[in-house]
Amino acid sequence: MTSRLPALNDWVDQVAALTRPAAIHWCDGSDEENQALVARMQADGTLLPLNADTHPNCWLHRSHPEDVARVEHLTFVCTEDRDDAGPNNHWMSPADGHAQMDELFEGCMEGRTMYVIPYCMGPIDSPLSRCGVEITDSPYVVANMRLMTRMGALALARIEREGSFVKGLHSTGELDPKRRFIMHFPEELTIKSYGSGYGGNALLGKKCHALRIASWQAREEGWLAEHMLIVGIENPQGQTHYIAAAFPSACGKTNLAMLIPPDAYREAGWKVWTVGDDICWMRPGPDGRLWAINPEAGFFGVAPGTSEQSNPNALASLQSNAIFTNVAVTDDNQPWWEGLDKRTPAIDWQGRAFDPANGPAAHPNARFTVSARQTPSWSEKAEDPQGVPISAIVFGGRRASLVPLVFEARDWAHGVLIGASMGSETTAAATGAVGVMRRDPMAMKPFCGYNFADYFGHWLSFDGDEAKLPKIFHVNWFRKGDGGDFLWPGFGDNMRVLEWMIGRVKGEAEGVDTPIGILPTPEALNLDGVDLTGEAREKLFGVDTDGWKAEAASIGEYLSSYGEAMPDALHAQQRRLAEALG
Ligand code: OXD
Ligand code: MN
Repeated sequence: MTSRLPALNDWVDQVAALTRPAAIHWCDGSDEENQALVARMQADGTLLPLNADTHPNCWLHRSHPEDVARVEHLTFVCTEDRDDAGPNNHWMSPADGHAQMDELFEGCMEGRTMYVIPYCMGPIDSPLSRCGVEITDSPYVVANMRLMTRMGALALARIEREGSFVKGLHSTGELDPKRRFIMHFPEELTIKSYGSGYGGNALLGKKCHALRIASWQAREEGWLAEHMLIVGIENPQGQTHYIAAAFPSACGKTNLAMLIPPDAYREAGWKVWTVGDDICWMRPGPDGRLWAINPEAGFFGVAPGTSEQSNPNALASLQSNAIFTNVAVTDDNQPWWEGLDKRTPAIDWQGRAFDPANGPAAHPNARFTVSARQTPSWSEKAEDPQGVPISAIVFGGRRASLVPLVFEARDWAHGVLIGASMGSETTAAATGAVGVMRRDPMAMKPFCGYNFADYFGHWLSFDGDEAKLPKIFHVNWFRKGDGGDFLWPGFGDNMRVLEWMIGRVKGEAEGVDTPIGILPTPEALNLDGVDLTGEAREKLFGVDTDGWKAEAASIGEYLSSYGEAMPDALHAQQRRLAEALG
């Protein structure tokens, strides 16, 4: 097979000449193709079958033990002008980047099959969607891309119609961390990734295309590509508000996207609909509101911590047709991870008999890949070509101290400052130290494909006369007390905070003006059935003025570190914050 698009055929020919595969397979996305691939991976041990009675058509993949997370220090944005990539990215010139990558790709597919994967990010007939083609030598990548994107014949037809696509070239190479790079060439809509099979490095439709390249495209075309879940909250009157929320990796986005409201809410008729759990593309509609799609078709979620209590919807979706990566297994061969339940696993993520002395049974960044449609809370609106209108944008980080449960921005520009100054403690989703506080603006630190200063400017530019923009909020589910315990129950109880936000959007809920923004009084939130200590009330609903003065100064320094490029409007917002704190 080839395509009717000469530009695509030429590129595939060039890649084949460089990588010298034994065979080329164009993926059509069919069930037969998938079954043949799975059989091949089962035969060579890439996929291990899990208990077919409890988990039909579920598979376990064990990655190389040194290839378990994104590698930010090996991820580059290659632009002609270094300033376009900004201090927030590792930079290389496109010429050097290509030279370095092409040397690695030279002959790397000898003896292997090269797969050509046409895919569409977003509903296949949506004007907001964008297409790409990933070339890879990994059948595991093909199987995951089939769950995560609209992949195959329909995507190819759209690519042929449109004539343009993002080019992604991937090889697992030798899985040698010293020969591993993920490079982006936004000016050429091109990605080259070598030496890793891990999702965020290898499923190029996800972080590489839908965030790094798409954020660049979005700036040129007047939209936003964000690291946000999209959730619909239906009230007892049947009215649904859609909320987009940005959190750093492994901070509970999937849980919030699939939240089950507390009993009293459910009995009253509240429902939660999942549109997306990781990425959101938003564009102003003719009515001035922001309309959003989830460009993905599946979930690549963090397994540890997922349980009947924290996320029953995710668990229900994982009973069949799922790929598990780096989880442990029980003695009857069911997938298992820390936080799932009280059983003791038999085999750890590296295939060894489980021994607590070796550390956790599942890798802390163990993942599941599953089609979004399998989730009980899946929203049919996820397939709507127009997307869904966004009423509120939420920014949130993992902050043990200082930051209250929720506050609202006074206006859009203030909201952009709140997003730009977001901080969070690092997690296992990327290699490196865990638990270190760093600024992670809009949860896009690892994913913004261009200079953050320009990105903030792009955000500010949406505030036009005709715009009917969402309200912006900041939340912190992770505030700890002096004894080190979490002060807020989180999970389903986060519904209480979402209800307040929707009340604010409708002009119904009470808020108190403070120097950092508008906070609910504890009375403005429905806390029926939540037992908060005095310390919790004070810390979750209070503003520590001295602590915030130091925070405001640190935000000022952070903004200044971008030099001249930082928009004055953000400096002005920071000054306003500092002055309000006195
Ligand atoms: C992810 C991540 O996989 O953010 O979604 O790392
Ligand atoms: Mn993510």
